[in-house]
Amino acid sequence: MCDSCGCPADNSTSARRIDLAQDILSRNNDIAGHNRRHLRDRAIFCLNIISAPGSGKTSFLERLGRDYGRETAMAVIVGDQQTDNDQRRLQEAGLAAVQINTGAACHLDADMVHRAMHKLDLASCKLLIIENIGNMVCPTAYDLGEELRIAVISTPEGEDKPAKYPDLILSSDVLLINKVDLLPYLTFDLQECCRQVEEIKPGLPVFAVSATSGEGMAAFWQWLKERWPAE
Ligand SMILES: Nc1nc2c(ncn2[C@@H]2O[C@H](COP(=O)(O)OP(=O)(O)O)[C@@H](O)[C@H]2O)c(=O)[nH]1
Ligand SMILES: [Mg+2]
Repeated sequence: MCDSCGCPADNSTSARRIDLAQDILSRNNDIAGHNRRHLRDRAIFCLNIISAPGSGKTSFLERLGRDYGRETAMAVIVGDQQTDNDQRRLQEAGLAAVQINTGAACHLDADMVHRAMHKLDLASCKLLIIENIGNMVCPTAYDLGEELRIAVISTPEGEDKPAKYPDLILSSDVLLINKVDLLPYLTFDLQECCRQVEEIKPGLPVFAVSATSGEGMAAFWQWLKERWPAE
């Protein structure tokens, strides 16, 4: 288990630790199931976005809100260790947003999301997006009740991130490669990055996007809408 937060994301071989980790995950999965049923009953589609800090999760959501918020009512639950900076940014972009501060914990769990859901007015909401804590490892173990999991890496992080963090790729339904507007200034090898993804999870959809310029956003939105159950 991860000593800082008790998350079961390491390879400890101690039987007691494994039992405890299974208990934590089993309780989490029960609450995630409850979240999923609650959202499905209300026809709300839910996404869980996971990346390193600074990959552009909040920027991407600000853009999504500005470009598509009038067409589709969206709300965001956003997790950070401290501050309500992201909540304020998202609200300024016209989105309903609730901030979770996790303190020492390095991931969101289903119970935190459940409590945050009750702080939002979801009556007219069609899309609930959870921006997870910036961390490419611990959040991957926690189902939050989402329908789709979105992994984000950004070009300044380097093309080797899929190979270094395969659990993120394996547990995700789509990968966004953000900050492609910076490609002319970096050595980031897009083809090599996609090759690594294909080796880890063949067929995983990948979108090259820029939250700054808007490149790739329309293609991603179109793909996302096709995954929505017909109303
Ligand atoms: N050039 C460029 N910068 C970006 C892009 N997306 C985000 N950023 C910048 O990256 C930094 C971190 O973005 P933020 O959205 O806070 O990342 P988060 O921690 O994943 O939520 C900010 O300075 C953003 O302006 C992008 O597509 N292109
Ligand atoms: Mg953020």
